[in-house]
Amino acid sequence: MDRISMFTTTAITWKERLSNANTILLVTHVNPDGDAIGSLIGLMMALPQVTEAKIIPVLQHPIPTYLDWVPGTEHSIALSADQSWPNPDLIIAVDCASADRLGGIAPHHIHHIAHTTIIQIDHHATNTLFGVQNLIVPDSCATCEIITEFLPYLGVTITAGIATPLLLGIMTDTQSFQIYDTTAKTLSLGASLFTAGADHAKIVAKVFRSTRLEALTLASRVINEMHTHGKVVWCGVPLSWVNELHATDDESDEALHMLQRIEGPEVIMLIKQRAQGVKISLRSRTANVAEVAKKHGGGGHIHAAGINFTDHTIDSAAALLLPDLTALCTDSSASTNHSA
Ligand SMILES: [Mn+2]
Repeated sequence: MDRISMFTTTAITWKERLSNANTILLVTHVNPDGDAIGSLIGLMMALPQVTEAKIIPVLQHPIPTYLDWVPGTEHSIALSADQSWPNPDLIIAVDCASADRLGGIAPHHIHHIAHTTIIQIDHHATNTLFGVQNLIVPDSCATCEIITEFLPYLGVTITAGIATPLLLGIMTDTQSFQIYDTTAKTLSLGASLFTAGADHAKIVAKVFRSTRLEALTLASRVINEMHTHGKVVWCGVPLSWVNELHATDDESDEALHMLQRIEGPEVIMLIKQRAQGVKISLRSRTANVAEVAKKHGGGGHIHAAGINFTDHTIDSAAALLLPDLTALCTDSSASTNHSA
């Protein structure tokens, strides 16, 4: 089905579901990033134009500091075990590849999800299609890009309040229109958000031109302990470093962004130690890292994917993944060495 018919057909059933709903829960993935929060807040701002339903935006708290300024996030809640389930008749999931990655909902409430109608919008190629209706566009660079294109089909006029979070999501997922899935469409949709009054200056100031010294100090320590394994470069982030340097978990992504700029390596891996297990981030300009992520229970996009392991250390996760990652590289003759 071409894009126009897909959006047209989806909009018809969405309109019906939205006008019949009394309470709508908006949800997204755990550890929400700019695209997750932008999609959720953008829809929260847009839906009152097409439904009278009560809208409840759910986000895992605390919201990362580089995103907590986004107008509208102050209305978001996390559904903890001591709160009662708000009994939504519709759940809209955004930017979330599978139901087990939904964030901000205590395990105590999770069983309700299976008994509620879910519709979703996402751009992850690994989406498990867990909704009754799934608007999945894997060649979109961001879920916010899909929403920007889709809203007019619902009859929504994009106001400045809707445009800012949507531009935020497009800019964070493309690292300011730099990532390889940025297309002419991405740029023209971005331009339409500018025209609608998106606060580009604020996004740039808060997300791209402001880093805490603690984050840079952590990044320099992480990069100093870089390992090269053939065309794979990887770094570990022990939790003790994050704590010692008073940095936050998401601030180690600063190191990932720096590593991606090195010329030569084909695959970049960052392994963050978590309270339980590790979180793996994989990046590549050329190789399909989603394949490896999927094989090990993770997911994501061709050039950017991730895996969570609850039972691995940094070293054991590296040992497990390096053979598969080096096999992805054009020159897979892996000579292991360590460089500082
Ligand atoms: Mn995304």
